[in-house]
Amino acid sequence: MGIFNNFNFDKLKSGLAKTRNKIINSISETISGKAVIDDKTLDEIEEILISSDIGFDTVEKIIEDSRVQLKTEKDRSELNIMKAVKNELVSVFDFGSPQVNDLDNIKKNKPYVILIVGINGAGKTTTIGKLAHNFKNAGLNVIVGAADTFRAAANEQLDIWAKRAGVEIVQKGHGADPSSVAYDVIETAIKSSIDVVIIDTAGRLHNKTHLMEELSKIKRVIQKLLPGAPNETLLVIDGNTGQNALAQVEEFSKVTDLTGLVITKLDGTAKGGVIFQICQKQKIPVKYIGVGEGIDDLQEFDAKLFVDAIFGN
Ligand SMILES: Nc1nc2c(ncn2[C@@H]2O[C@H](COP(=O)(O)OP(=O)(O)OP(=O)(O)O)[C@@H](O)[C@H]2O)c(=O)[nH]1
Ligand SMILES: [Mg+2]
Repeated sequence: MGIFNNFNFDKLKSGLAKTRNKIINSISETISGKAVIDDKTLDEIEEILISSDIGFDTVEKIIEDSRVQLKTEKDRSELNIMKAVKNELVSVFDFGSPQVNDLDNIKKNKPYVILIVGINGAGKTTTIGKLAHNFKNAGLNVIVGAADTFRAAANEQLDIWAKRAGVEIVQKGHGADPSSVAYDVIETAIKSSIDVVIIDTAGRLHNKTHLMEELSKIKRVIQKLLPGAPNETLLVIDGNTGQNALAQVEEFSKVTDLTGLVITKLDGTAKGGVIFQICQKQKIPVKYIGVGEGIDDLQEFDAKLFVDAIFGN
C-alpha cells in the first residue's frame, strides 16, 4: 500500500454494498440452482453486467473469456463464472503506472503540488480535507490553497477542512483571480519549506469553455514558480455519475494533463461499476476513493482489494 494508514476493508465492503448487490448478487441469483451454465445464462449475465455501468467493452471481454473457459472446462459451476468475472475486473486496472503515492517521491519533489479539478459538487473540497489529513498523518507538512474564488463561501468551506486536518491555508476573497491564489500558496510553500500543496478549484461544468480555460491559466501561472508543477492533477468524479463520468474525463483531459482520478461517494451508490469503464477506456489510474463524508473516509485505491470488496470477500 501507499502512505495512508487508514485502510479498512470492512468499511470499503459495506460502502460497496449497493454496487455488489447490482453486480454480484444478481449474477449469483441468475446462476443459482443451475446445473450447467448455458448460453442463455451467459446472455443474462451479460445483461446484468451491462446494466451495472461496467461498460460494454469490459463486459464483452468477460463474456467472451467465460465462453472460452466454459467450452474447455468440464466444470460449468458458479465458481468458474465468478472467477472469470473477478479476474477480468482486476485486469481492467492493469495498465502499468503506479497508483499509490510514495513518501520519498513526494519529499524529493518538495513542494509537491496537487491540483484538484472536477465538476460542481463532485467532492473536491472534501477530498482535499481528507488528503491533507492523511498526508499530515504520514508526517508531511501540508498547505492548501483556496483557488475556488468563484462560488461565495467556497474558501470558508476549505478553511473548515484545513482546521479539521490541522493544516495551513492560503485564501483570498470571493472573486479574486484563482491563479493568484495558486501562485501565492506555492510561494508560501517554497518559503516555508512545506512538503505538499493541495489546490482547490471551482467546480466547473466540463462544457463551460471559459472556466475550463481558467485551469490552463492556473497551470501556466504556477509553472512560473515551479516549472514541473503540478506534480499531480486529480479529477474528482462523483461515483453516482454513471456514464457521464466518461465525458468529464474527456473534457478535463483536453485542458489539463490528468494524472489520476478520485471517485467519491462510493458509499451508497449502486453505480460503482463505472470505475471499470473509465479505466478501461481512458487508461487514467484511480488513485483514491471516497467512502464517506468523514475525514478518514478516503482510501488509496487498490484494484485487487476493490474487486474483493465488491465480491464481498
Ligand atoms: N457519502 C459521501 N459524501 C461525500 C463524499 N465526498 C464528498 N461528499 C459529499 O458531497 C458533497 C459535496 O462535496 P464538496 O467537497 O463540497 O464538493 P465540491 O466538488 O468541492 O463542490 P463545489 O465546490 O460546489 O464544486 C458534500 O455534502 C460532501 O459531504 C464521499 O466519499 N461520500
Ligand atoms: Mg468545493
